Amino acid sequence: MKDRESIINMMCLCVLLKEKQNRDAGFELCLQTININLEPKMAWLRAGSTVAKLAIRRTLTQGRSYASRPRLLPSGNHHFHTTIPKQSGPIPRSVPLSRLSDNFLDGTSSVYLEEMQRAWEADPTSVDESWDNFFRNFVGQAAGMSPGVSGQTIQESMRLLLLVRAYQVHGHMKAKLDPLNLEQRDIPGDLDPLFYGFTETDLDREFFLGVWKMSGFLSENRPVQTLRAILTRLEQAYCGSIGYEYMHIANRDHCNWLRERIETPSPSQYSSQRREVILDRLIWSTQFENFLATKWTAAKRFGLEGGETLIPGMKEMFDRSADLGVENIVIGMSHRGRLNVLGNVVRKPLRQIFSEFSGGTKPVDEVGLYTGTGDVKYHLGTSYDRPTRGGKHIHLSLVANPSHLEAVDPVVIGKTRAKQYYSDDVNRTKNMGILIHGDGSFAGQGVVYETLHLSGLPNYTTGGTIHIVVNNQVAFTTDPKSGRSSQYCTDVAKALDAPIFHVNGDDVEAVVHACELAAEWRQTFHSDVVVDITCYRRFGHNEIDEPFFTQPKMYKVIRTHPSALEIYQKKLLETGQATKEAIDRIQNKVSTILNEEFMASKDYSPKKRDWLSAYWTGFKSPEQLSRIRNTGVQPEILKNVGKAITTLPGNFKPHRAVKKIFGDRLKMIESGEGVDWAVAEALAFATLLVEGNHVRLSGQDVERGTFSHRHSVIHDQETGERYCPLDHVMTNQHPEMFTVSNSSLSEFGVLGFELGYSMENPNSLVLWEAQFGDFSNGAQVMFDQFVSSGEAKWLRQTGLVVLLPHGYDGQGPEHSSARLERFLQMSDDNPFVIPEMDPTLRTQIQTCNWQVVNVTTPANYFHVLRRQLHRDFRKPLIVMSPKNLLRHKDCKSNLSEFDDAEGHPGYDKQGTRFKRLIKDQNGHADLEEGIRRLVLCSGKVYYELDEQRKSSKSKDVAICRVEQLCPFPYDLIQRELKRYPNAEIVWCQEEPMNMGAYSYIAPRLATAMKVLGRGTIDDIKYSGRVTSAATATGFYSVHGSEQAELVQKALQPDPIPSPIPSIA
Ligand SMILES: Cc1ncc(C[n+]2csc(CCOP(=O)(O)OP(=O)(O)O)c2C)c(N)n1
Ligand SMILES: [Mg+2]
Repeated sequence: MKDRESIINMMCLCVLLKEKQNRDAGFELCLQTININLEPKMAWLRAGSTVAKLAIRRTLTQGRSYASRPRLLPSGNHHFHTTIPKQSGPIPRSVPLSRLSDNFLDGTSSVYLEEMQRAWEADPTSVDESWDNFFRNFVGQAAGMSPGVSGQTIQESMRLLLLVRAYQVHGHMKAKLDPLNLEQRDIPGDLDPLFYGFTETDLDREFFLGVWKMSGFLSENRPVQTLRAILTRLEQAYCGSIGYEYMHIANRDHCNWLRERIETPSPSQYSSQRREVILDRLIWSTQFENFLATKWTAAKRFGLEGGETLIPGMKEMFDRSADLGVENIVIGMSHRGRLNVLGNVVRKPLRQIFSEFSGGTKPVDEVGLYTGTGDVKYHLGTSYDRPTRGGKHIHLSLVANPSHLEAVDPVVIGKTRAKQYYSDDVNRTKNMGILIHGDGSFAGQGVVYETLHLSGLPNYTTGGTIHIVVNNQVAFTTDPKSGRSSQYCTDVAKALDAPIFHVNGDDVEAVVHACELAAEWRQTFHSDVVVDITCYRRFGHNEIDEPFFTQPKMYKVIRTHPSALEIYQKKLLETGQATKEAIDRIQNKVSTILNEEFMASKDYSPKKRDWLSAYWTGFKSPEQLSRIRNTGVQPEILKNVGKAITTLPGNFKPHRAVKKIFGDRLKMIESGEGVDWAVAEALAFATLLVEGNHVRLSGQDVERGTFSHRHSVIHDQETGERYCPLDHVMTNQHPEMFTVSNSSLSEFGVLGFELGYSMENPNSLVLWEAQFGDFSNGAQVMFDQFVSSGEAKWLRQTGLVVLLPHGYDGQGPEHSSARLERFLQMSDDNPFVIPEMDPTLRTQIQTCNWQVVNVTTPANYFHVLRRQLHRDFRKPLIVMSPKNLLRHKDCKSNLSEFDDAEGHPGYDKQGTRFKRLIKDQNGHADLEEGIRRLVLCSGKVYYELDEQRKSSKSKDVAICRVEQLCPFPYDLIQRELKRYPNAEIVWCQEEPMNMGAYSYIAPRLATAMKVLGRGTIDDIKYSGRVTSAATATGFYSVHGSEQAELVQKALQPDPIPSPIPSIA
């Protein structure tokens, strides 16, 4: 007994300390109180007994509340200290074990209690509400009204509180979550009433449990209950088909909100009407899979069998969300059950799904309709309007996704955020993201964590995502014990204050209830919530996979396990809640419709392309020609916006250096000369804004700029206030119309977010900038699976801009290369075929998957950004952005290169626009026979080559900059080849030979040369670093000599040998 007492003592203290951290003031009061009586030998207060009352009265002093006169208490009595923040009570303190020897009636506590009681008796309002409740319910009732309570000791009361608390914290460990009943979990000892000293004989005694400002069981408004009743309800509430995890949430109101819904006086029941809807939905879900299985026996569909209750759960979640104001839901999910969700939740026409299954929807005969390369059926996205149970409509979009599990998560969230911006959903209650995960991938994929961590960031939050885990307790062939270290696959979500509802997937009503609760949580607290449906996978990973190879025991159980539908039907029949006829009626209806849809699928042909949502009307597919537009801007507009972005408010006190930068910027605008990179970028943003576009730039430290060059947000050095000049380009500009935001330190997640954001509306320039280009490979899946190939696979366009600082300036292997070669390798333009190059049309750029540029002048950067929106199609743009050119003395442009004034530099027959190639700047004529070498290069090495040419006074070398590497500017390259008919052709790059643009350029340049009779690939000379495993040397001096060597070689007087050795 004594041992147990001391364990309890320890436990009380631990919980107490934990509770302090949780700022749960009300409970702290209770727990501190608990600590009073933990000495086994102490006297017991029988609160309702005459003795106790006499004892209290004997020492009562005049009635003033404790809070107002703490000094009356003996100094040793810390136990009644409260943490109630709004009262004038002292600051909470934990109590050392050594002091936990106070007897409740030894003249300290009892004095206090008597004092309190007297005050209460004189005027119940003079004491704190909690004490009022205490005396009313406890002392008052015990005095005569409710004799059952009279036996309750304070210690019992406290222990009971601990027991309730244990259920709140650990009840989920005892919940019946596993439909297969295979999971072996140790039930925590603190869920056993014996642990607290309660025995059989206590079961029918009544106890009072109320605690100030708590909900559920611990609500002060709860009447007294027998221990048996309390235990029964605790078991029902916490250990049934739903296991609630929420006690990690710091916010007490949030916990109370949940307690109110979990610890209801009696278990909630669905009406017969609701039960019929649930049954109907479960029948649809189940029959859908069965139907596919019988019609396409050998097809992979990653069926939902074993987790069919997901569908009624999701539908309920959507209905409830719609009732609570949600109008748009963006859904992301992987393979498992995707077709079922498409057909039954999103309501993609079943005939279309069936037709796709038969492989018959590619509209080959339709002219001008781009089909792309397509994707497997369980990756395709779609969107539909769906009627809800409450008579509303909700728009659902399922985002297309690759096989890469969870990669779609941030894309969904970004798209949701964009929807919120465009619909002015400031409270974020109209547009919501839903992510459906697998148990293996939720625990294993890091992007889940990256996405979760965007949830509370001001420029990334969407007001809460609902996560549903289809937890079939296996990942392909891998058991959870090999797949994660945490107890639950959802533990990662505990890093946020997200509640997690684990639910037995065989109990459809529990699944529906958990989903409903999640929807209510999201609309109430605007934060993430997780529903973890513990189910099983009836077949193998896909339908043709053999699960018995690896999970024989599990599958032996599964083989004879009834489906969730069978279980539900049986329950409804047994309880008389449904008749066999009613069930058969639904079954027959569903099966008739499925068969009708199957028949209709045979002649199904899609009516319209479903790839252009409302905002994209009028945009062209890669097969529809669009014309080139100018990107120059009227000089007056440039001046006006230029002033707006370089002027700071009079009373603003920027950092001295920033003040100078802004002064210099203003001079650039006023003089029209020396415009640098940062100003060019700001001008591009500002002019796009005044044209009505939304501009959003995000990434690590983008506000100031990694290289301290952008300063798009400046900070008052005295007040710390922020000012963003681009927020003030127009009067009454929407605060988010220009958004620049430092992101969390994530590449995969944040790039995915921006990609999703960019897909919502074409009239937006969405940019993601890597800190250094190297780090973009942390987001490689996004580039490979989405940015480079999304349009071809899923017919979705994006004009996303990716800025990747790139350039060899001696900073070592990890800060030099953005891995240009990878982006070029992913480009889909044919290296051996010169496409239609009509200079007025966009043919080449429209058919290529993206553009990769390495721009060398501020004006050209300005135009390439503006070009993104001044066209009637969208393509991703990958920019190798500069580092040392940001401040390079020669890397400047005049404002006249930005405008569209006739006769100004850059203005040609078609106006001012982005230059895909910058010809030599020495005023060469159309034919220059005396030039012995044409050096083609890209990026900042141009300035070093030009410098070297100047210092070596080489007049017979021409240097051209290939500003747009992909798609390759065949027309302009050929123009230059013709201009220099006798020149040796050199490709110069800073990167090692196996990196950079060389392997992309060489075959294309050779193709261009071949047509003009200028030789073959052997005739392309190479000046650059030799092949290397690392991107760059770590030694600055080696860098310097390598750089000097490649520049000198490009300009050397002697011919350069071919890099391709001739075979003797
Ligand atoms: C990033 C990634 N790695 C590996 C795979 C291969 N893969 C496909 S499904 C799967 C198992 C997924 O398990 P889980 O998340 O539990 O989903 P389930 O299939 O069980 O529904 C794996 C490993 C993948 N698709 N994506
Ligand atoms: Mg799984």
